[in-house]
Amino acid sequence: MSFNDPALTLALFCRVVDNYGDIGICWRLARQLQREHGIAVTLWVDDLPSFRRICPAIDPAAARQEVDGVLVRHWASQDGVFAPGDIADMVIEFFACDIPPGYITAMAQCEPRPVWFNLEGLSAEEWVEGCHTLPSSHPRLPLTKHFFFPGFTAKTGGLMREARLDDERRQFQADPVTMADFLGQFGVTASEMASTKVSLFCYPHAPVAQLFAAWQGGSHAITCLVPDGVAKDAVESFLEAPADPGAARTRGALTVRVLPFVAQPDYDRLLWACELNFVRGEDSFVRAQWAGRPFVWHIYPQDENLHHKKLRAFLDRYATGLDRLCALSLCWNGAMPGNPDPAPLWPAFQAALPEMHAHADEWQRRMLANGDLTSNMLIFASSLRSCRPG
Ligand code: TRH
Repeated sequence: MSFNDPALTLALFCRVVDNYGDIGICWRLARQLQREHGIAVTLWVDDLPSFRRICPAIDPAAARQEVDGVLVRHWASQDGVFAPGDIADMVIEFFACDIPPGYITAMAQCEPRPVWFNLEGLSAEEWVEGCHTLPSSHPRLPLTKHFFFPGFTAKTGGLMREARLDDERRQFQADPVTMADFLGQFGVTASEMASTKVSLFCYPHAPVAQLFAAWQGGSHAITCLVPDGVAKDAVESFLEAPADPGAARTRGALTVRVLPFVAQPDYDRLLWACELNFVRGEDSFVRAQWAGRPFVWHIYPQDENLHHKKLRAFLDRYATGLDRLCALSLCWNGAMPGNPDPAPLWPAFQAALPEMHAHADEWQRRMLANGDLTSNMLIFASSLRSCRPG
């Protein structure tokens, strides 16, 4: 059986550790496997309310439901009992999420055994190339799991990207009426449309209030579009009102407008419609790269500032020669010693936006050459299946 066979079945296990990135990545992967490769996908997820935030069609009380052609099952416990007939041809655990022991036992009883991947998190660090596709034998059972790493080079799995994404984005960005209609549904006015539009998605510790102060006192009109629940303290203090969706206020050159948390495809459109995007975690960070617009990344914080190393590894790959972007990114992430305030960095950053825009296009061309993560994973799965008996 090839891994592009429409009869192929695949189980994807997702544990929501925090926020929306875990389910965001798995949901995107599940849909792409089903839509573009015709695979019958079962997505096991332990947190349906979080899922619902990025996909309003999800019923948080349903043990099983079909959404967009994907069978979604609530992964409520580790105690499930499984027979070989329940096991998919290909099994993906996201981020070493410990799939149910009963499922693993049944995997070992299948003939042929399923292809089993651990899909890892994204990092620009060099060691990733050495670990990508490494096998790991099960300590007791006749099973091998392979590590699959997303990444920024041809020696990694690449980045997740849907086949039609680039065409859809280009069409959207070439059509000012569609863009205005899209943002108009959130209350964005004609004058806000004409200003520099910035989307803001970050963790609560980002120095948002300082950046607001710089934007407010600047000479260029800026509209900052903030999804519901993001940077709540700074937004409420700017608005002097609750940060409910629809709330907006203009002070000086800055308008802050609160948007509802939108479904995943609309979040892409938001990124496409803005001249600058502040993104975070993993999935919005990748989507900002596919948006072809300048972005600033707020990296997910880790103990002992491990994330600063990861941030620098990315900037080394992405931002060589873009000093303004490096400076603001380090500052935004608290990685710049002695300079916690991003405000003084803003004017030079803003002046460099056209250069960063051109660079975003060039980067995208380079990333396209690595193929897309989903197809790369299926090609690797086929190679494993073809070199084993049965
Ligand atoms: O939400 P995040 O911070 O998620 C994660 C998790 O915390 C995870 O545990 C950690 O491993 C990872 O970061 C690094 O950020 P991320 O990855 O950008 O995911 C956000 C998802 O939410 C993404 O799929 C886009 C989606 N989204 C919407 O669908 N609508 C919205 O309005 C917004 C703002 C985001």
